[in-house]
Amino acid sequence: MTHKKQHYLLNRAEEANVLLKEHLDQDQVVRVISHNDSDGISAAGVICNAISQEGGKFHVTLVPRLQDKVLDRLSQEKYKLFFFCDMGSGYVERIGRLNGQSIIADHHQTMDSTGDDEETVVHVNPHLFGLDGTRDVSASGVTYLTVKSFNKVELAGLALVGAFGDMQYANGFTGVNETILSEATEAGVVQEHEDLKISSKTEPLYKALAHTFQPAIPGISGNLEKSQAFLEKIGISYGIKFTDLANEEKDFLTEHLTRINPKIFDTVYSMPQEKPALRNLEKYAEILDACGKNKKYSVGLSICLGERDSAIAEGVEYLSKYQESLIKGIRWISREGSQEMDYVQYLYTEDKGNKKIMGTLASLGIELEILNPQKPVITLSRMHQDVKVSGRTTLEMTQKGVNLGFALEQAAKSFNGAGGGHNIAAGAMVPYKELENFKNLVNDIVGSQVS
Ligand SMILES: [Mn+2]
Repeated sequence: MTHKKQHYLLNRAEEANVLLKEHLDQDQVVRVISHNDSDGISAAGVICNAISQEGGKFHVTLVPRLQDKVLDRLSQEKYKLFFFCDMGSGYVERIGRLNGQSIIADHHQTMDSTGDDEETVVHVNPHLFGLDGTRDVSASGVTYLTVKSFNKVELAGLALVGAFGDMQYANGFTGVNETILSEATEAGVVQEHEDLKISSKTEPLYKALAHTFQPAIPGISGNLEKSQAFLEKIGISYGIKFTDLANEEKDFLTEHLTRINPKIFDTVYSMPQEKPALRNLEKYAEILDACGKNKKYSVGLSICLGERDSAIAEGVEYLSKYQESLIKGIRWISREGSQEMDYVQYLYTEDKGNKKIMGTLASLGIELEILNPQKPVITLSRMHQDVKVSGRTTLEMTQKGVNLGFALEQAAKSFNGAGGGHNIAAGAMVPYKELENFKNLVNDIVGSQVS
């Protein structure tokens, strides 16, 4: 059944490929618009690499959202083919009115129409065929399907980088991602092996462990002193590099870390042909994510497009800066704790550095057992007149009835704000002057969800 659905999706992607090929044959410049996050940058990388390998030309722009003003600008442009990645499904009709023809390679559920009535649009989205675009395929994967007929299996690795970026990997890949992975491994483009998932093997161990956040190691991640103390306690010199350890020491360390978090020893996916810094798919996604968070989208794109050495060095630098800011943030929540109410807990900041990472800090605070996992964490970042809100909780709490998307939407609406999202992670924006009322209302709503 699922296989059949994937087949329908692939047929639609094939239609897109035919349209793309027509324009490439006529030497038309393809206008690519993609999202500026890790998945969007990977998707842009997939399509732009494919186009240039086919001898074609592209003009690419990365945007945070497909707002009206972006579409207004595009409607002035004279390109014959527009290619939207990681966005567009919510604007099928407007895209249908652009001057040229369009391909939409998206995986979001928001849709204004299926696009079946639009003569100038080929709409490729798993949801149109009853497939799950939240877990089973990201935009880079959907985009990859549209160029598959060009025999582009070497781009399958990048297609999975986007899936990592969108957090679609959970103890394995499923659905379309799984199909892409097996093609990639069969072709030798991607290799799987079991390994210790620490952030670096060539940095002093105490740093490598403190900088490991995926997965998080409670009592060690984000804390250089505790990382050092842990290594001293098990009798491994903290300044040594992992690669310089004797084999017994490697096993010994692995054993101790696995006791804290079994996920630390797990499957690792790599591209043997890639530059060392990008070989590990998950790390590649983290580098692109760090470029995105630093608003250096073009650096991320350059990395994907193979304009390598300087861009990679820059991307790696952004990643280590990001890790530093997480360490600072973790130090802050360890010191200050959260403000607990009966059913939720709050973290409030006006600090510029913290504001950028509040959602991640909320998740890490729970994972690292610094914050109480029994109460959803709601972060509040002051932005002039408004407060930006992010909420995170655990799977267990959602099973008890917590739905943060609903709680934040309802509470924000009550005070002239807006919000929404998923049961486990959500966001909102509310006026600062209503903050205390908003906090009380969220607490009440979550209280009613769990009782
Ligand atoms: Mn995406």
